[in-house]
Amino acid sequence: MSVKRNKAAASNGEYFPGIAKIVYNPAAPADDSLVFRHYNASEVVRGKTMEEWLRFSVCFWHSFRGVGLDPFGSGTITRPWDDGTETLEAAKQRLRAAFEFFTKLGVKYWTFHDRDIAPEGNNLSSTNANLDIIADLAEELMQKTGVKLLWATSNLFSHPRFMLGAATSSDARVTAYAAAQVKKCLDIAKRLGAENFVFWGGREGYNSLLNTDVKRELDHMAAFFKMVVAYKEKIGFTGQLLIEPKPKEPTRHQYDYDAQTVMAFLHQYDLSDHFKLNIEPNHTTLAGHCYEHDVVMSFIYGKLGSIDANTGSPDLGWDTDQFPMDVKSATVIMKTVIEQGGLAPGGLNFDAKVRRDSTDLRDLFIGHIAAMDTFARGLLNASRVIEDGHLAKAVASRYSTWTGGLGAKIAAGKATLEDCEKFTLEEGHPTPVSAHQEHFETILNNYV
Ligand code: XUL
Ligand code: CO
Repeated sequence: MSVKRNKAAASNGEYFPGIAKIVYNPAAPADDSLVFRHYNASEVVRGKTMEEWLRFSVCFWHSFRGVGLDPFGSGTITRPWDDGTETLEAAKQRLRAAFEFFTKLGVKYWTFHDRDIAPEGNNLSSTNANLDIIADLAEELMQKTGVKLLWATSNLFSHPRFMLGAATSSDARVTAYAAAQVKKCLDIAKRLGAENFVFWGGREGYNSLLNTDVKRELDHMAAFFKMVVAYKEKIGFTGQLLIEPKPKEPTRHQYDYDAQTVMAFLHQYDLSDHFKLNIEPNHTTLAGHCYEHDVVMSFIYGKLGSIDANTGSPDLGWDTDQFPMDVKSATVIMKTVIEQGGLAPGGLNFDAKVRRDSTDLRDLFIGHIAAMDTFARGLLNASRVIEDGHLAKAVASRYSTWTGGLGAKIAAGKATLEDCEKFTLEEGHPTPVSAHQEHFETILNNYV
């Protein structure tokens, strides 16, 4: 059974009539979930406001196109502004509703895929014309509200034409179509002042190695990205290009498996100077890592560009895109963000959706508010962890043998195997030293 659609309408010019601008009120009762208790946009933490550190963004696809579909059932969610049609009029209503939402929530950024915001036409020209019409309205709403575009991206995975992939399709004509689509999306991104442009290779991977020429596909992916870099430079688009790793889903194996895999790919094909990474912790955990792993890995090589702030359910094996609610996880992420000096021009994009049984309009607000409060707490906690320095001191002391003598010589690349043999013969067997994991966990717990 499909979802019964309401006639699209705004009540008295408002799409969220019962909800006022969300305010900061730390004294609000615990069961008031339409208020910020921790996120205070103008509060200064370590020389920057919370708003500057956190750079929150709402994604258009989940929040304004999501209807609660899952592989076992159709949509459950209806929105008063959405008649569910693929018309320009419906697209405009969704966009107007979205900007009211951004404004009432108090976020300064949004993100979209080209195909979320405007319907496909009968051919590429009419699709592009639709996109231009919607970009006109987006530009107008952005100017009116001051909400900016954190990033845009091309959807190169939903349409059946991309069933074999886009940049890595076995059919060159599909790759050409994808490239033409990206060309247009880069034009729109430039026009709307996007601060970044994301590539998530949803179908860039394989389902069977038997029918796949992996080397050829990876070479094609690199060639595709080189065309992107050339066009970006030609039109003078100054946004940061980002690749978003994910190990699987929808493909069995996605080439952009995780942060280290993507960085190795970029290095192999001489693309490192042009791309950073957009890390999604739910993808990181799907790759079998801990929540913060890819954020840390990309940070240490100067490649942490932006974060899709969401979470999965550790007891499920798929991408649930839940709102991040875990303060300890947010603390470890924000510790790295502070160590990097911030995420700009990236931000914290809520690539998250309300559950399919969270069907009320207010649930959409509550999900975002709670996630913003979670990250505000993460920021405050991480700031105290860094300020006090206990953790950093304890880590440094684990590496004390590397700061002088033979350790320093090895680290500097100046030692030989013979030096190490001589040292070991003289010093004998090294006494084991504890890693004190429980001590470190206790220190972190003291801040959460
Ligand atoms: C899919 C995903 C995408 C990207 C943008 O898992 O995360 O929404 O963020 O294409
Ligand atoms: Co994402």
